[in-house]
Amino acid sequence: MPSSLCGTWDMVSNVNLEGYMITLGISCYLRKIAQKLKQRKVIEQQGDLYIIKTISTFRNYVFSFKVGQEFEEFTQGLDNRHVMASEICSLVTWEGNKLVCQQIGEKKNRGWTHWIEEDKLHLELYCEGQVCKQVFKKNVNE
Ligand code: 1AG
Repeated sequence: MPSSLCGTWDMVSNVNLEGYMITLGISCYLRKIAQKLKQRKVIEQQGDLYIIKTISTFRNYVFSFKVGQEFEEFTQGLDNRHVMASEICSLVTWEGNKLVCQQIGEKKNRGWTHWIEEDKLHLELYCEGQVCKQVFKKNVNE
């Protein structure tokens, strides 16, 4: 069983969010706001249901899924696109210790990967060749 992603995690680094947002067509105005945010991830697990909350002072983005089960995602408040987790099914999966999501939709080669390394929560957000790399440290007070 991979180490748990659950908990409250505060951002410590955020590399190339700009490139990722440009590929998603986010306006210059929103990119400037988004760059300044210290994001927090709150990851909860209820049985086999995962709930991932990205929290900030500007907007929150919350969605949930079951690993190995097809779901449709609407990236409301981000780039407002509809994406599928898979073409057929089962593409939010564990690959070794990495929780991997492929977001099939208008944008090619889009998805994200979460994993734990040295007590930190890592996230790579990728889209059309751009990779945004974020690292979060556990907030033990929450
Ligand atoms: C995600 O996390 C993305 C979470 O799916 C947000 C990360 C970066 C922001 C991405 C695009 C920016 C779009 C518009 C800018 C406007 C508002 C920014 C608000 C940012 C905080 C919500 C993957 C995984 C599961 O953790 O969620």
